[in-house]
Amino acid sequence: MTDTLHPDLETLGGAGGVEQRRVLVTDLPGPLSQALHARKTAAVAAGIGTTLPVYVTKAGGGILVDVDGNQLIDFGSGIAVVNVGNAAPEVVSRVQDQVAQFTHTCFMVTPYEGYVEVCEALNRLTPGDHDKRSALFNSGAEAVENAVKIARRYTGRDAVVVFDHAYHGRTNLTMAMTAKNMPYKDGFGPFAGEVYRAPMSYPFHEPASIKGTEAAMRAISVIEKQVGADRVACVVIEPIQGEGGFVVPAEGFLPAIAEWCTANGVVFIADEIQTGFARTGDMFAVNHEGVVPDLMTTAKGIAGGLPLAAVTGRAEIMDSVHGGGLGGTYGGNPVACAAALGAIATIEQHDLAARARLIENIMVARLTELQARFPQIGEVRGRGAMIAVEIVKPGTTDPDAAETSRVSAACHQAGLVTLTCGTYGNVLRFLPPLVIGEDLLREGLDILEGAFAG
Ligand code: PLZ
Repeated sequence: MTDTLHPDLETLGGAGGVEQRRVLVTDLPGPLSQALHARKTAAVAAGIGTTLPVYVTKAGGGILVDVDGNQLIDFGSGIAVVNVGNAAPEVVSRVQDQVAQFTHTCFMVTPYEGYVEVCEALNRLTPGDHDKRSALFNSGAEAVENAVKIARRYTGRDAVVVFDHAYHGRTNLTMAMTAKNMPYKDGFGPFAGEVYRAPMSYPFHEPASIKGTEAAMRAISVIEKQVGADRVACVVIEPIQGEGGFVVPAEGFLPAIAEWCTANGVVFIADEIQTGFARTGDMFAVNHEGVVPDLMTTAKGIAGGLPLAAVTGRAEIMDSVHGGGLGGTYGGNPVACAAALGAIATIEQHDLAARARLIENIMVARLTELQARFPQIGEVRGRGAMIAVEIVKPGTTDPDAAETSRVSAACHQAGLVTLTCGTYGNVLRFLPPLVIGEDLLREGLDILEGAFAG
């Protein structure tokens, strides 16, 4: 069969010796995880949350192994990070080679080839055949901060436009850019100024008659009336919103916003931190509608689990910053760069974007069947291996966060790692590693069905 996922992970580089099988030897969390969790509570700041307190010792392919010997199916990928799988062989070998050579010099002091190579790869992989430059950082939030700095420097303008339900990070500027108060912002203000929020296109929560271009006009009108086009440095948008609820804007929304930006000298920044690196069935989510951003922020999937982030974009915008104006001690650390080169090679060599599309086919077909049986499933949406169900009070579009938590907890009990998201906490999201075998994918969906049946 050519239209199903190949179950043999060895053809995808292997799973680091982790047997691709769900195994439950204790209730979850098991006794050893519970003991570690007691230590966590005593040692780690309470503000650092835990979705599922099973403590991991090994992971690969679609499986996480815990301290008690349980093996869980991974539908989270560490929040869309290990697209190539955990400890992917090509990442491991390049990291091992690099870490034995040197671990840090600071690229701003004495540079090294790996950083340059990652920037060359980003300039090649991101959409548009114009001249591009990249700069590397440590986290997604840091990349977003730097993209805004660059856009402000280039335009000489201050205002930053973001959208309802947006998530861009937890630093001071990116908290201001993130929409949801709890848990991200509550009590952490005052926030950075000159950040303005425009209405998003969220098809499930608006009349079907509102087209993408109309939703864009609605947003543009808010920007023009409340901010003023010539004051706007940049518009920052996730092509598919992540933490905000896997919100896929109506067709035409993104291109119309991008066109308006071009017409008004506004830098259009796509935040592809969650959607990037084959996750949505294409290298980047903007490709789906042929949108070419001026700048793009990436992180997560870029380096197979090592901390790395980037801003990539038009050379004239990127190079408008004075020498020494960008940087940071660790940005583009050599070990993280080696990991990125391994992850990118894996994605390209094994065409993981195609696998993301196969995952979409299997998931959407099955979830649509479940939707017909379980009236609390209001919508099935997403793209590639970034798929979600929005949970509602049956017969309405009213969010049901309690039911979402119940279903997610039932999945966890059965050894399936699922995540929730959404402004109203009522979206169950699925982000399996792109190398997951078809058997594990289907088993995960069986568990989900059992959880809905309650
Ligand atoms: N932009 C689109 O998805 C990170 C956040 C998890 P960092 N999303 C996961 C949490 O609760 O902290 C994210 C994102 C988008 C920016 C970021 C920020 O990336 O690497 O977490 O800083």
